Amino acid sequence: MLSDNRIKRILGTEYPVIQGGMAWVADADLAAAVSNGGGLGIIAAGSMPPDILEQQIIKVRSLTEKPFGVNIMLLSPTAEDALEVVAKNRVPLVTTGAGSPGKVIERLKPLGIKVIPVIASAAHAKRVEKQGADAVVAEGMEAGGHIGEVTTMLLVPQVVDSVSIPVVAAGGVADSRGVVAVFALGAEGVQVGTRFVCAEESNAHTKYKEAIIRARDRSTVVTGMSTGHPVRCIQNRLTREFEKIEKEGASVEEIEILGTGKLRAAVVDGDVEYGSVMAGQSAGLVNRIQPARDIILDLFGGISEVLPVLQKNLFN
Ligand code: TUI
Repeated sequence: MLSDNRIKRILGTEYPVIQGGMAWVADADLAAAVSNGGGLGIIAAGSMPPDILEQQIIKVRSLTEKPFGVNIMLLSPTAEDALEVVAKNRVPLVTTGAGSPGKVIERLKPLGIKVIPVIASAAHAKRVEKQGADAVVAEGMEAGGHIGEVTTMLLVPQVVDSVSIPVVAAGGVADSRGVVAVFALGAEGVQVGTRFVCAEESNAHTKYKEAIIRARDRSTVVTGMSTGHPVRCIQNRLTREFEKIEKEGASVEEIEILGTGKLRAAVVDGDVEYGSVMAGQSAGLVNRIQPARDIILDLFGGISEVLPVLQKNLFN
């Protein structure tokens, strides 16, 4: 039995794990499976129109009585609509990504809705703590999708030193060794994305899951550096084309046009050659499709096998 900590108390879960808010992947089915498995399932508002988001919230409530959350991607043109849907439906918890969540906190805190922003720097962590965030997810550049510049190994301890609210680590955590490592850095919880894409209950296309399972340590690349919105994906024909046009000095607009619709193409249509197969470097550690509950049990049940390794390597 895992001891109590601040993140478990905030989430109201059996295990201190949040599922990543992955656009097109994180729907009510995956969120319910993660929540029923003892973690905090998340519906990614991503680019969902408000009526679809509301349907997904109603659906998750029909599939689980456990707490769940919604991720609001602040770069999305639908972010303001998502905020209103979340407020109206009194979702228990919101995570935010890719921007400054001041307005989200201001709107949701008075309703008793918890807000946990995903941040990629210590300065941003301090800012959201002042704004009233309940906790932060410190996401290192090992993560998939839109990322910051600092590794999890160095971001987590510096965020822990910078704030008093509890810290959840994300980016590169896909097994119990990763959980122990980030708890050693001071984290009180983990956010896991890539491994949950390969959950049995995930509706991501089988080809997307297989691409993650095939991936090795160097299979992901970061594109879009020149746009100020770097994105980590599994290398394919699309990432090579991004690299080519960025080298040729393409404008931000041209680069963004190339990316339009490509995440949907990969997740929904299974176009893993010319779609955007967003995944973290932890794809190299993911090697099977299994129920969300089994992923959570492996993340935390496996800790008892990691501790003797620590004991042996550090103290013998
Ligand atoms: O948001 C994510 N990951 C994402 S969003 C996404 S959808 C997308 N598609 C195409 C292009 C761009 C995005 C795919 N993956 N993770 C959370 C995250 N937030 N990572 C980094 C940040 C972040 C970065 C800068 C948060 C705040 C920030 O600065 C805000 C400020 O005001 O300083």
